[in-house]
Amino acid sequence: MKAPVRVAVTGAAGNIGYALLFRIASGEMLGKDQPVILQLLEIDNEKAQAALKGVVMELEDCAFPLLAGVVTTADPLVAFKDVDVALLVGARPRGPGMERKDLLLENAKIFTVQGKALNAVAKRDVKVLVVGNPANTNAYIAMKSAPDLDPKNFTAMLRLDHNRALSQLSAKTGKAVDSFEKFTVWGNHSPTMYPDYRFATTGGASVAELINDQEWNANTFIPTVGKRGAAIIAARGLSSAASAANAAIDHVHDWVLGSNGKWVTMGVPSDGSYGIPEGVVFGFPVITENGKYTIVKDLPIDDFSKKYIDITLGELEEERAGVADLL
Ligand code: NAX
Repeated sequence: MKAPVRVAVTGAAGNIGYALLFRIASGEMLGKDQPVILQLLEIDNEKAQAALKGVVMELEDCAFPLLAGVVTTADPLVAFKDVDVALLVGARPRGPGMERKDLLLENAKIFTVQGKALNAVAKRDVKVLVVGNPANTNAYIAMKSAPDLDPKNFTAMLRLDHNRALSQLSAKTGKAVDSFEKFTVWGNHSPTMYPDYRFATTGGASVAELINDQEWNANTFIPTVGKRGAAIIAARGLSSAASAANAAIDHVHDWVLGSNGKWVTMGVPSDGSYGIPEGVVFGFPVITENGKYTIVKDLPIDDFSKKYIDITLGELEEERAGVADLL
């Protein structure tokens, strides 16, 4: 039996947490032979801590053979102690009348504290995935607050956008959703993201040639993927939870266990590729192997794509400027 891996989940009593914890404990994220210890963080509030206790009771009632322990806490220093993987899901939601700038600042406080705590007590090779919005900028703040950890340990979730786009491409072409290769989403996890199928293939054939409809790309595909989160809120009255949890599982699974040569999308600190300033946490095509990701390099960026990439980068630069004083 392998030694247990410690996985921290913040916002563990929330909607995504409820869709996520059971799948981690059943081995879907790290493998069916990998025991896990869950270290669950919630806010220091009676209702949230009580809800968290209820979730833990349900975890116990599943009798998962791979669940080697559960810790619950309101203290990030306890939650992140010796963790191998940290899923930062909890964040401050936008309240009524709250400006975007206020939302950014409220979350900046949370992710500064959590970044510092990771810096102090997490394993040195901890893999951090930020799900809580604004995910890219929150990941950037956590990374900047953890100077002793490799910036490469910090990532943001664009996998939900990636998966949403694959499903749209499958519906358009009639090809199986897992037949697509070399697809990516560039930029921010926000409606400005740029889903890009110019390089994508299905069964070896070019997806762009198969679709051959730039009007559909610009006026249907890109906006449908970009506004999918809002469409789900409008339909369900709640934001995506099961699909977000699924994407988090996919992201960490591939980061730890490898993508077998396939491109996946991760929000990662830029190394300067594609003219994206170093450090900006940006959605890139990556290939993962042996617990590391590598940005796919030297793809041609045409004028159409540059326009979209500039817009999503501009938004991220604005967010970064909005929190600069805190870092
Ligand atoms: P919920 O409001 O259901 O749950 C969030 C939980 O986090 C709550 O239980 C809250 O008490 C807790 N929390 C808040 N601040 C915390 C802190 N400082 N430490 C620990 N816990 C804290 O939201 P849920 O639907 O689970 O969504 C969580 C986050 O994911 C939101 O920010 C949401 O916007 C974001 N999303 C990100 C997505 C992505 O693709 N990156 C997609 C789905 C989702 O919209």
